[in-house]
Amino acid sequence: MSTTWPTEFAARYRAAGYWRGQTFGALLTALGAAHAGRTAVVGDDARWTYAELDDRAHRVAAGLRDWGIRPGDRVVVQLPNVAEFVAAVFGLWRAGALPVFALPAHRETELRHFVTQSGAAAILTVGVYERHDHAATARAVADRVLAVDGAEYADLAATAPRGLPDPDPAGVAFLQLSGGSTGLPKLIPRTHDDYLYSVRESARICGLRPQSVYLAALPVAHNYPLSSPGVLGALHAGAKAVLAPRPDADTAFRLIEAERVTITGVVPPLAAAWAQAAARTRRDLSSLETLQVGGAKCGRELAERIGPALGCQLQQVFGMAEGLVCYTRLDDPAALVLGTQGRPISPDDEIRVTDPDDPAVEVAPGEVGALLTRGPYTIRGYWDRDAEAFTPDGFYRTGDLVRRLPSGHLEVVGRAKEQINRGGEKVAAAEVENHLMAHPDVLDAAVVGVPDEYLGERTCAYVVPVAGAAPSGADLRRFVRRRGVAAFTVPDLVRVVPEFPVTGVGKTSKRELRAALTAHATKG
Ligand code: OOB
Repeated sequence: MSTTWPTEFAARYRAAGYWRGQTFGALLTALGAAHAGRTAVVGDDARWTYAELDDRAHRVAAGLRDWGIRPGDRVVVQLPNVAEFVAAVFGLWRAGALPVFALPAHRETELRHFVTQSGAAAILTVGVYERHDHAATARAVADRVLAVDGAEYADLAATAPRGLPDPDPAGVAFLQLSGGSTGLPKLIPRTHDDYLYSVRESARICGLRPQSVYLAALPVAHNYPLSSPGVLGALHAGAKAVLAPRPDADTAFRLIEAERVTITGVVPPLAAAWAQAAARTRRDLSSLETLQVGGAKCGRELAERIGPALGCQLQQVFGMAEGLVCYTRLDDPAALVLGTQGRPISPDDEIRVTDPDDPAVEVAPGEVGALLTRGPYTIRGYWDRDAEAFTPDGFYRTGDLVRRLPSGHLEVVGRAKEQINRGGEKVAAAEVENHLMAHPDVLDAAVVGVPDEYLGERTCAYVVPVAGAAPSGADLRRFVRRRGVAAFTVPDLVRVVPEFPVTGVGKTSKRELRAALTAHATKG
């Protein structure tokens, strides 16, 4: 289904020791033996040792097979931050199935897209969580649904473990979701070999050791808390992974104190909220060594506040589910930690910074250009194909505008692609526009990002009504919400205008719309 690395690249990545021929199931077996009695995962009401996690994942794998899941089957996993996420995902891996990582915020429209695009055999989810009945939504979309808090799953997880054939480590292990630049998220095929390399190196770069404690504050299915270094990096190091049910400062600080958390990762708006809350908390945060900030640009001013406010070190993370992840290193000078988004994991991450108007031309060192990348853990194609995102020689067009420093560190200065980064949640302008256009009173819609103090950006939808109609912003927001989409897909602001500014060739000029917004904002 998906494009893979050319043979000569695969051979090179193996020879360099990046791809080691180990599956995630085999990794857990090794960890279960090496760290048997140590705590692996702490969730809401679970606290499992490595041996327990290993045993549970074996049982879940056998149970899933008996339930009818075959090797190669895709299974959409929509779980909040509960311990069962870890057992279920390792269980799926051992059963040879491919998890498709949905986020808890996704609703019917997104789930249906994932099921259809991946040809999923089932959905693994929860019942009611945070006031939403996930199992009911899943049943509207797929015939086979398992809720991890239900009786059927409890039986399945009690199945006697048995040996199952290990899947191909070079094969696709799971499908991750793209930030969604051109519509609904695209599916990203990651292999055991490539992902394990990024996890292993991330754990090393972030200084993880068996005594480390990683807190997953963000939704754990996302690439960042999953693998950068995330829960998988923590397990790889024999450390403890703690899953926070919510990312707010109260919840996180309680867990940092109780579990002696040493490292966690957040998006910039959360970092700002935590920094503020830290000033008046009575919680003991002294165990915290590193706060990672990533997913969206962390401005200089915020970067400077983090260390002093939380009494820890800042690490910037610039990554993408398609592969490439950059980190500021723990021993980098302050100027780089505060002013850049880090440098790539691998010496074999190839970086091209090109003229935004002419991708064939690389800009001079230090100039801003569009970032293209190719390497041992960056995909060569989407599962659901989209050749446009890749150059003929296999570079992924990230859509990000960056400046590269002589040290190799990248400074992210903006985005070339039409995506609004709502506090790390990527909202595709095209997707919101499509929903609005479905309204009978809407002639045209254009969605742009508007600067927001808390989220970094919020969505603003400009709407041109059909002649004679006068829909209100509240009507349109309600309309989009009722289409069963993630809350972040509902536009934050709606402006009804008689017409759009257009570019030379007659395309809606989002640049002018943004300018109009800025002018509006400064006028107050
Ligand atoms: C992470 O992954 P995605 O796939 O949700 O989003 C990727 C996009 C990047 O192309 C970039 O536009 C933006 O998110 N981004 C940043 C950033 N980190 C991500 N923009 C500016 N500064 C940063 N530090 O968001 C992701 C995946 C793995 C690790 C960390 C983040």
